[in-house]
Amino acid sequence: MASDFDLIIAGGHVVTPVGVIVGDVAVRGGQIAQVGDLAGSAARRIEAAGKWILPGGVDVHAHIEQMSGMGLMNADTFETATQSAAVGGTTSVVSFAAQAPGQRLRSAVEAYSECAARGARIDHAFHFIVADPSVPQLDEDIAGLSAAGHKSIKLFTTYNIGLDDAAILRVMATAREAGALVCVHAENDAMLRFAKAELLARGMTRPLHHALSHPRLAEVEAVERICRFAEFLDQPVMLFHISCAEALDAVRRAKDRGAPVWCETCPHYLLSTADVLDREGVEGAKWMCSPPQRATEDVEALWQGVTDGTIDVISSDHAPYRFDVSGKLNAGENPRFPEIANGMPGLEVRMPLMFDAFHRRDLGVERLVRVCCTTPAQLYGFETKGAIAVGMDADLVIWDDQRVRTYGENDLQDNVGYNPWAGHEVTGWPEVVIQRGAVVAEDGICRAAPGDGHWLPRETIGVRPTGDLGEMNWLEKERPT
Ligand code: DUC
Ligand code: ZN
Ligand code: ZN
Repeated sequence: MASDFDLIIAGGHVVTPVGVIVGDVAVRGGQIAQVGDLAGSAARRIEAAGKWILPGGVDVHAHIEQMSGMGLMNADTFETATQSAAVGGTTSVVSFAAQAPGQRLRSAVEAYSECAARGARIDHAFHFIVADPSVPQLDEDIAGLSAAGHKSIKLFTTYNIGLDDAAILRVMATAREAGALVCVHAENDAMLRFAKAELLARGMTRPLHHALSHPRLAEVEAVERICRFAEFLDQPVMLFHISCAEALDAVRRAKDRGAPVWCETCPHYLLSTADVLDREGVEGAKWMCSPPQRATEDVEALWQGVTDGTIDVISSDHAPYRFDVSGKLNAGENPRFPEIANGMPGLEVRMPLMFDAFHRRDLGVERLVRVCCTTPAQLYGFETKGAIAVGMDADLVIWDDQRVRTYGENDLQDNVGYNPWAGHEVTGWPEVVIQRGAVVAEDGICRAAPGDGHWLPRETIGVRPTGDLGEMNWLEKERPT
């Protein structure tokens, strides 16, 4: 006789959008069919008494199979990155489709889509990076990609792929027409260049000096400017990887003004300071990322932002480079900081680090789910992801909140070869990870095959301009009364 359900996860603490319930989750056809105290048979039953059932993690900022600004390929393929994500409790990931100089955006997205379709073990989507706004088909491709379901765009204010203000405004206006969210890496380019030149002139070339080469005011200035651009054009903007107190304040003030802005931070800004860059020799290179880790006061300010809701999303900013000639040591054994690729692995550790940290800080598992699963899914338009409710995809993670683990030197399943969190102890572990009803990881072993992940097209993003849709209202606002 056929069973009522494909799977029942029985008797766990289920974190739903309306609170935690002790009960069952039933899955049929890859979707959540019922939540509560269930009768009925199932082809498979997992007993979860005493365990926590959370939605699969939604990580909306990861660099996978992407060429860095320095011309270095990431250490991870879609196969390795998504294996790592799955065992760490993440079932949806958004990475980047990076435009090469002169390349049509459409062809960049096609190329990355092919790689992901072959390799991704979990569900995925792309932010397309506009790095060369001079291509003739810029507006056409933004509109076309957005209509086809690619509804988020990434811009930089700095590096060799940074756009000037005029180009940023133009892309934001086009994105508004297209209904796409614009995500920005916001640091002031001139201040970064100036700081770097001053440091190099003084012979300050160690990984620790990388932190000084990204002055906090460079982040503050660019974040404030981008918030004003969002306000000016009434275009939704996501400020990526906020790292310091004043930049967070700039977002808070913009939100208070009603500007359509949202922001993200990452575990490495919430759990570490620039001290990690000051290790023996060039060891600090393993922790080098941009913006850099800041000070203890910033860590506390960011946690306050998580607590008061200023921070909407916690993403990994997974940017994998090996500690060898293929990555961090590409310029030799003793590189100067500008020669070291920026980024840390994070896909696999984001959820366990945050599960542990939210518990230690008594912030509650519901808030954890909000910033690591539900809000990222909603903002970016993944309507069937990020929450345990009837009709949603059955992306579910069974957590053992008693299991204690101390990370080791090289125990991650990405292709990076080191774990920046070695020695860090976490309590709480994702024991069983389920995607669309199928087990994709169990006790640290990935069960999903390359290609099992689905591309996630988006109909609409979860945020709207606050003014009239389809009509920039800055002219109205400027009109004298
Ligand atoms: N910073 C980014 O913005 N992206 C990738 C890596 C990094 O450190
Ligand atoms: Zn960035
Ligand atoms: Zn990034």
